[in-house]
Amino acid sequence: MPELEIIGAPQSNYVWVSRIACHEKGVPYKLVAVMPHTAEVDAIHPLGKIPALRHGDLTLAESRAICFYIDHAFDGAPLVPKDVAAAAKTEQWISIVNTHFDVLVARPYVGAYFFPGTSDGAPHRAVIEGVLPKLETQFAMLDRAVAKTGHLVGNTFTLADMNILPMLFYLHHLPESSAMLRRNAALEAYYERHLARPSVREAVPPPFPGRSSWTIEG
Ligand SMILES: N[C@@H](CCC(=O)N[C@@H](CS)C(=O)NCC(=O)O)C(=O)O
Repeated sequence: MPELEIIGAPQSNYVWVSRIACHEKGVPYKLVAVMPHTAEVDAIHPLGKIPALRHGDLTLAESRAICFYIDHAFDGAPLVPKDVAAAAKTEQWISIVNTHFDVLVARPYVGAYFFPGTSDGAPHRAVIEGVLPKLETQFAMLDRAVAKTGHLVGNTFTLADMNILPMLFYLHHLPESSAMLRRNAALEAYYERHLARPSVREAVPPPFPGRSSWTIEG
């Protein structure tokens, strides 16, 4: 069988999700650590985004499609439950997290620290302050969601959990969001518990080039 390639820089949360999926299924893969909009990526993703996947003649873009393929093309415990209601709940949480939490809240906030676009390179305070109320609301939503079972769906570790852990990792290392995480005890316990999972730990990315750590103090 040809080697499966996950294409994209390891710091991307969605590259990390795809790697967790491989680890969970026991699928060997090669990481091709390239940035968005490079030739390898542009050849596969129509918008030049990472991750992309190559497996023999098959190429794929978008983490959800990549994880679908990893889940269905290989043996191993399912990433999405077989039970249809639990599968639908898994999709629900992936959708909420990707279309609301990541795009509207986590991504601008994390970007305001690591890619601020300010003249002196300092964190973009206006963006940060603008996002914090929404982050508060969405942390509370997630705290309620995991309070009962310690998972987003039922009692098992599903793709919904894999999908959000990298985002929580970045938020855990930034000042306001780490304090907020501490105030949401169920979410913090969820984060600490699942970050220790080998599939998650094995792909913790190195800090961005030029940085020695992920942590930014307040
Ligand atoms: N919906 C896509 C999102 C991928 C995405 O936003 N990737 C980021 C890195 S985490 C990227 O390539 N950014 C570059 C850009 O947007 O131009 C997925 O799930 O794979």
